[in-house]
Amino acid sequence: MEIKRADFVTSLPAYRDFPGRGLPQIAIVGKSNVGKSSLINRLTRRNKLARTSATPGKTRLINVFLINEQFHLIDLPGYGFAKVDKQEKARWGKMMQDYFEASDELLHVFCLVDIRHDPTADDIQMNTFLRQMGIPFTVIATKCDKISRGARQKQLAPICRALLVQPWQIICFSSEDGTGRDQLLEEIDKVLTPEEEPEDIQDASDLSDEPETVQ
Ligand SMILES: Nc1nc2c(ncn2[C@@H]2O[C@H](COP(=O)(O)OP(=O)(O)OP(=O)(O)O)[C@@H](O)[C@H]2O)c(=O)[nH]1
Ligand SMILES: [Mg+2]
Repeated sequence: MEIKRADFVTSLPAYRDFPGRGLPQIAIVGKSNVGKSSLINRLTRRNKLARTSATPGKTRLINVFLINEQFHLIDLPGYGFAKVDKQEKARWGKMMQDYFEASDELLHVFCLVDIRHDPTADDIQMNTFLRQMGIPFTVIATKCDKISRGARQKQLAPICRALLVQPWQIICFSSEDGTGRDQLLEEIDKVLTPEEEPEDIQDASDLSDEPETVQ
């Protein structure tokens, strides 16, 4: 897919209805500072679309972006930010839970982890949560410009072990040099294109729909 248009829609302190809601959604989750907002900017080629910061905990709101007037990208607030107190953590937890429970339009989640570090307990908890909820996800290893090409495969091993995925299922990404952008766009295409039903299943359902003939 090609991104022709990207618009900021709204920032929500708690998930609720917003103008234009109803289109498919893809959400982005990950530790604070992992590069969620930077990924949105690189993906859309709009440097200032999502606010980024070297200070972790920049995005404390649910930010909604409209892409190609076709789907919503949801930038969720990062977790694991050391400096927040218990109250703030509880608020974050409720915000996320409310989002995942209410977002009927959610098709897929991009789970971001820093390629240089082992996933944290929070990353594993998020992964378990998505599996339990039956929400499909793709793991994105961010900031891959920070390590050599040769070191990347090796770095993926602990991520695979912790998040129970295979190395080829992970997209290595860099907001700095654009590595993985095309692969991510392809993934979005796949997510947005519903798989065709295999023919034999189609036939069976056709049959069962047929009204009984009266002799
Ligand atoms: N070298 C490099 N730096 C990156 C990359 N992605 C993000 N950064 C830097 O990492 C910092 C955090 O990036 P953000 O995109 O703001 O991270 P975030 O996940 O949105 O953070 P929160 O909003 O706090 O949850 C910024 O200083 C970015 O410039 C990357 O791919 N490569
Ligand atoms: Mg952010």
